[in-house]
Amino acid sequence: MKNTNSYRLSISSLASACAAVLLAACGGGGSAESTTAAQTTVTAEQAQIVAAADTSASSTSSVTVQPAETAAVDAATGTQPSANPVDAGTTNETAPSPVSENSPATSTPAPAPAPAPAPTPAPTPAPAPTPAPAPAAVMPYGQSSTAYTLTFSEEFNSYNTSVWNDHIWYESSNATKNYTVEDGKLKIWPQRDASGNFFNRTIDTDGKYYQTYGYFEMEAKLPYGKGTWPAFWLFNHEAGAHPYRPEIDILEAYAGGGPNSGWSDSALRPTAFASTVWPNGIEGGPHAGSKTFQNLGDLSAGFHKYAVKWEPNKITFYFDGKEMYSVNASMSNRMYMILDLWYGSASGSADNSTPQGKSNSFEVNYVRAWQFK
Ligand SMILES: [Ca+2]
Repeated sequence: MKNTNSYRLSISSLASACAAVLLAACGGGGSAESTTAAQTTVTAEQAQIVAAADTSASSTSSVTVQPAETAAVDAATGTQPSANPVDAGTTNETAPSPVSENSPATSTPAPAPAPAPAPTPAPTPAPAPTPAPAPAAVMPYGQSSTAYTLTFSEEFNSYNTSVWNDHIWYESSNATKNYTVEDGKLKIWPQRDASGNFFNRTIDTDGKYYQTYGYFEMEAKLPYGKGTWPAFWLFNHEAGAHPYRPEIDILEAYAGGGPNSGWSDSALRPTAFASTVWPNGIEGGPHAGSKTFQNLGDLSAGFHKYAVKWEPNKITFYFDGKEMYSVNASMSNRMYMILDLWYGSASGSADNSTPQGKSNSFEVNYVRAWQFK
């Protein structure tokens, strides 16, 4: 983030969280909803399908678990994001009933056998149905289906405080709650607090989830208006490293810039975003590369996928699966993920023209991460 904040605090140590624990935590909301026997059984059946499908790949336990959890959520809610190809892949509408009708768990004597039905002529065999495709593992949009292992999946079916903080470490959490999770999305919106000021809201995995290298993807819709500065970035501020705080800015948008700035249209709708690589951090600068992508249409009008592939010596940015820009840089520190709505910089200051409220949210449908196989 191209801000000029002076970092006031440091954290002496941050617990590292293992992927397995996080996956269990992430899936908790969905699993808890699977309360009926039928739903539980279907989920188990789908889990077996997923497990069987995954045995051909050198998958880890986390890969096997994740699609099953996704299926559990879908089974419980009966809904799935329309723009989510993964969910579609894990839904099997033709799955056979798993109920075993011949094995009631009771001690009741077996009833007398029913008379054998009269034989009926064998019907002409119907053409063999096309086998249902194996449930697709959750993969980065537009990337090879065999190159990645899913390590983190936040679909925002609930707000999970074991995964997310609601403020960055050097700020306190503003008591005015300008974010929520609903309709399967995280929403952060511009709003004045009790003192009448717009304020930063940062949702991040600091202390709760870190990753080094891999692929990170967010699907989101941006807010508009003067001052708005939504972002999706990776960051490291390990204790003692200051000012060495590497960061990868996947998305930064400045809708308040206006048409002459190239950031937005005359209605201050965002039409551009920037990606930047800071191998030594902003204060440790300089950046290794930065690029602005313009004339993308109104990015507040619909959902798009913003992603980065972070390799040991190269960082590549993607927009809706299309490669946009790459930077040769070596960054080996683990990083946590940040989703935020701040104000200022090239977007100017939020004012009375800035639309407030939930209807002008930075809406995030999901955030996922993968590691290279
Ligand atoms: Ca979602």
